[in-house]
Amino acid sequence: MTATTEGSTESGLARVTTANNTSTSTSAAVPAQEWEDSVVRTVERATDHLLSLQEPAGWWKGDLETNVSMEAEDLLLRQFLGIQDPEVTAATASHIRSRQETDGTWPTFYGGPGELSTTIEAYVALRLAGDDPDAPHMARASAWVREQGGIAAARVFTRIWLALFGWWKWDDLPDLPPEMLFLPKWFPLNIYDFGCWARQTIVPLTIVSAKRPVRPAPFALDELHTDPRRPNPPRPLAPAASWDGVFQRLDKALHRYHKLAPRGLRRAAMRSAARWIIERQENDGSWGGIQPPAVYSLIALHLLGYGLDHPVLRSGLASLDRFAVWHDDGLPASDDPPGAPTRMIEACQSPVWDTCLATIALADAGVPADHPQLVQAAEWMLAEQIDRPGDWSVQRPHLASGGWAFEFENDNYPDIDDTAEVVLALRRVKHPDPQRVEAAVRRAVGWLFGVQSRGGGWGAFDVDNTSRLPNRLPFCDFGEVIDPPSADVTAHVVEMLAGVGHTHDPRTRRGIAWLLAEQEPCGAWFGRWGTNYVYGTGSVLPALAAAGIPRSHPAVRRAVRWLEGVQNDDGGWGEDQRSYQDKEQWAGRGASTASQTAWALMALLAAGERDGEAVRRGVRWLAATQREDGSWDEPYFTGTGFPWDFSINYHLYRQVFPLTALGRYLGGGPAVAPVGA
Ligand code: R19
Repeated sequence: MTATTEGSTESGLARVTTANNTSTSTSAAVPAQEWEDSVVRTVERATDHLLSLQEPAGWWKGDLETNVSMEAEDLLLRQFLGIQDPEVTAATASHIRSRQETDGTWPTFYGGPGELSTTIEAYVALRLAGDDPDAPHMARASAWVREQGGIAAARVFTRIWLALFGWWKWDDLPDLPPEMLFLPKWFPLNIYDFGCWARQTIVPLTIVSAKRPVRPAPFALDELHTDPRRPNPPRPLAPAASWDGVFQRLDKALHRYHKLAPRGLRRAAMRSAARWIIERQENDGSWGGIQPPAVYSLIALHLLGYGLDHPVLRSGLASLDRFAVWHDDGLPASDDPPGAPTRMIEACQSPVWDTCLATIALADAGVPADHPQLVQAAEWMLAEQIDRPGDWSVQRPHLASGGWAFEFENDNYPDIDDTAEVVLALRRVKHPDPQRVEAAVRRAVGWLFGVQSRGGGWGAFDVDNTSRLPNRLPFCDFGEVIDPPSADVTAHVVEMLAGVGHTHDPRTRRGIAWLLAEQEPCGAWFGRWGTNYVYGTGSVLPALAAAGIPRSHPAVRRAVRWLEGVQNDDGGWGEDQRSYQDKEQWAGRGASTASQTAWALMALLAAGERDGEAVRRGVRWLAATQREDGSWDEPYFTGTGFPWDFSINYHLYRQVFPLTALGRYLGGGPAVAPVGA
């Protein structure tokens, strides 16, 4: 990666230096000036580090780390398509081995428990790479898998991968027929009832499950079954009167339909599905910029006769290669030669998200609004705005475009969170052409008002994507498959609308009312796309402040009390992924991390707690844990793809959020004065 360091020594922290003179710190131990100076130095170092990470084109992108199912599925795909490459296989296997725990398992997040489906996929990938099933690390893994119920207990996606090689029976998988594409959009379980990521994954999988391909497996997998003589034990049937029972019987009917489906109808359905997929391939060859739709779309199209050299497949495969992050200095597992290269696969890429967050952080830190690197970032973001209809247009055919997506090139799927944060970022930069910025903001605001959900909140990608039915399908046993409004996204939209002068618009007021109603009894808000209540609360309090809700409002006070109550003894905040499973034990609890400490501080600063003891201790934790080069360490996963099932370590979070929090601390509160409040 090339990184620009231009301007990093002259970042010109205008506001920070003035803040020095207006010190209000009430330190008992450290004299006020000395304390303030040390925070200023922390901010300067962090600023220089962040500036040095920007790409010359203007964007930032941190690695997006998830779990080894990404690398395992990459090897399984290559095996299926017959496009293995020894160098790729070796480096990918090295990465997988380097993440194995001593008990033989693979977790889905740092410090997490072993996870069955992930462990099965990683084990099979290593066998494909040539690891001996009797080697100690493999034997430990297979013994653990058997203890946990074997392949039969794995999730549907894992068993689909195994069915592709005959290691599982297609008959023993839930069915989804391609004919579902013909369901009109008012009909239950039509594809637009699913969140966009699930819709994009399910459409190609309907082709795969109709074709039921089996490529000969290079070895047997008896060691992953509890009883190799009965590898596919029937699942117990739920009572007919329960939802599970109803959907199990629906699935049985679909299996019968699989055999009876009229040939012509089936052919037409597959053709429609293929057209649907190809129409949605992005300019960079990916599908939605995320891994799962891409791998299944490639398999589906290949099964329909598209050759590997067909332009659609060729660009699709090339896009997958761009999700690979190679490291020559990775930490190899004990069996690998030292310094062996490793290859990690990103589930998706976050350049737009990272760039708007970095811009906001630098502005909060006092980097002048006309700093060339900020202008460059704004320039890049402006060019990324999407000016054509996308999958969202199905629900809003007359709405004009104007959103931003998360990744480089997924123009079909702009998202509401990125759009709100990009506008917040653009407002902080003094761009040479303010009219161009104003026009971009106007289009974004129009789009965001247009995609508000019925209840007043905002989802991430779609409007009113709230049907409970998709989650009940036996097929959907992993991750969230719908996209209902969430507090974090709604808060970002409200903060932005207030910032651009729409505080009193009735649509903004409905968003605020929705947020206030969503507060948990404990005083926190649930975090859908970041972990967890600390993220939700860290998103909502700045939004309420921007919208002019007084600090004395009972909702704000309750949230402040909750944050103070979960602060760690070391002064930081942390929240484990387990809070998604066990709220009572884990909400707001976990080892302190840089990003979560920053979210708590952003909330407390917005609530007017700048001079309180909690803020002071949090700031001290950030200053004390900063590394020499101005960065922070963050092994813990603080991002959320799907609560509990899919956690994300955004490698830039440790940098942008502490900088925002510390910058706001020195600046005296949220840097943006609400307009028209
Ligand atoms: C804020 C901005 N966000 C609103 C954008 C967040 C992007 C999250 C990255 C999503 O990456 C994915 C998406 C889907 C999957 C799946 C998957 C699971 C179930 C089904 Br059904 C289909 C796909 C698996 O991994 C994913 C990663 C932060």
